Amino acid sequence: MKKDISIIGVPMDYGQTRRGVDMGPSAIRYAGMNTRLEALGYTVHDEGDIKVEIKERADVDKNTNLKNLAAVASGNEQLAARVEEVREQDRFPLILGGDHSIAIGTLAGVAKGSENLGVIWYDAHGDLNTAETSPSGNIHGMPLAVSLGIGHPVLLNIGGYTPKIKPENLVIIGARSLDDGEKELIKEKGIKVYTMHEIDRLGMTQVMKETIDYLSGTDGVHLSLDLDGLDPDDAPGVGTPVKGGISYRESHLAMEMLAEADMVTSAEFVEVNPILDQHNKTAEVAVALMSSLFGDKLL
Ligand code: HAR
Ligand code: MN
Ligand code: MN
Ligand code: MN
Repeated sequence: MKKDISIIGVPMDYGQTRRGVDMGPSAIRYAGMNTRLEALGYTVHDEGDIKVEIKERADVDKNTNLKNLAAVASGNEQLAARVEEVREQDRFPLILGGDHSIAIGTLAGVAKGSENLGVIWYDAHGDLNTAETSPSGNIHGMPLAVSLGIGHPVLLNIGGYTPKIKPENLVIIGARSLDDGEKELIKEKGIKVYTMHEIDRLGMTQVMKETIDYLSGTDGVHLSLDLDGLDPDDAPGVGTPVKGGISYRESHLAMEMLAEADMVTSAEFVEVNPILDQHNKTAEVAVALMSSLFGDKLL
């Protein structure tokens, strides 16, 4: 792992309709992120937050079937440019959300110039919708499809190129709420998915062994961790909780195994909504998981 970490906060809440997720970056910082990472020997450069434009909140647009396309796109364009700078400085980009639509900008920045970036998508959802398959028009349900090159041209062109990643370099972990169109896309593209069924059946140790093995030929791995991948009992402060999720302990194990494999080259922690949370518990979980990801060995 690189010894210099650059933090970028993205107070984005236009990818969905529950207010408060824009305060996620503050909540995560407040939970003691910098101190935890510095205690592990890292130099932490907090670059502050992207300026997300305040725009009028629109309902689904009749022509595009998307909500707030302009606001999501402009925040992500800025993010892509900032992440690219961090990468050029040879630092580890650590992005704080914000709703999951920000993965479009993060991936645009981290995947630039990389033919085979690996991605771990830790999430209850697939985020593989398009405007056509989306039940909501919420762009936070679409960033993975967009990154694979499927979606509205304005979103595809963020960062100036498309696609950002290849389906064979992607692993989804924790899925338990997939829309019909997402299931079709998974089959069509042959995407590797560990649903909660496989996690229960194989155990997290095996799931992570296979994931690490599957991604071993990639040029670095981006971890996109949606806190709703965890069970809502452990991470209640999210906008779209889904019961029957990954436990706190399984998640720690997953992060520890990634640390051991030393393959993660960028990460984002998204969907923390402090307004829906209990005493900042979900932000604290995010920080605890970061600590494991960055090599805290407990002993
Ligand atoms: N699949 C649903 C949709 O597209 C719900 C997406 C939910 N949200 C997230 N993303 N938090 O992981 O609207
Ligand atoms: Mn998500
Ligand atoms: Mn999700
Ligand atoms: Mn969510």
